Amino acid sequence: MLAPYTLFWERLSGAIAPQVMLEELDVSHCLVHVDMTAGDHRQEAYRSLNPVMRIPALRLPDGKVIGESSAIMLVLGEAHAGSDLVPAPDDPDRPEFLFWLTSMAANGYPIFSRAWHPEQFTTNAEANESVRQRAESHLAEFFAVMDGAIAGSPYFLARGFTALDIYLAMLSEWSADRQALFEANPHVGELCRAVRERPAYRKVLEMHTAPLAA
Ligand SMILES: N[C@@H](CCC(=O)N[C@@H](CS)C(=O)NCC(=O)O)C(=O)O
Repeated sequence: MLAPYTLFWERLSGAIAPQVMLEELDVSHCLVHVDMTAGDHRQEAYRSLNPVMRIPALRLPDGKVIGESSAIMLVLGEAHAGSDLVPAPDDPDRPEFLFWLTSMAANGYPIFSRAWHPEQFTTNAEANESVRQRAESHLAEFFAVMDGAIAGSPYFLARGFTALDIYLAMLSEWSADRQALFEANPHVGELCRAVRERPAYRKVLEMHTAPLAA
């Protein structure tokens, strides 16, 4: 029987958080690798599924495909509400949860895009390094805000583990110097180390960091 969900992924991409979510929820799913180095995310086959041509995307049990990592986290959490990874609409933690999840996706994620791919943000090749350096200072600001916002210990919300923790841990994987990041932001460090101890996260990270087959 076909698995109900299919996740379109690439190594060390924003597919990490949705994939961890699927593992945490223990729901059956297939993985389809989209080779971004070969530009497959811009080819018609993928574009017809996700018109914004970005990874990740998730095919839902009804056959519809959605993109955007934060939307995927919300949809999965709500479809499997018993897990408590996403506070329900009537939960008092819901507004705060939405604020921080959206902020991580809309503010944090794109700063990493600028840090890792500065050439996509300027038409002047000589400006690449300065775009990258500005992104690094924005990252420092972003993680300082996250450090101050963490209300629980070790997790983001006082209630315990949620999708926010998965998302923030994913962002930290893209840091050029995780140790320095954690020294500067001890609450972020405590949270990310705790998430890395979770079997679901470990499993996914191992897959994303495994050497490419020759
Ligand atoms: N807002 C999107 C951003 C996704 C994104 O930018 N993904 C990167 C891979 S990590 C991508 O697909 N980039 C396309 C490109 O560089 O052409 C999300 O949260 O899913």
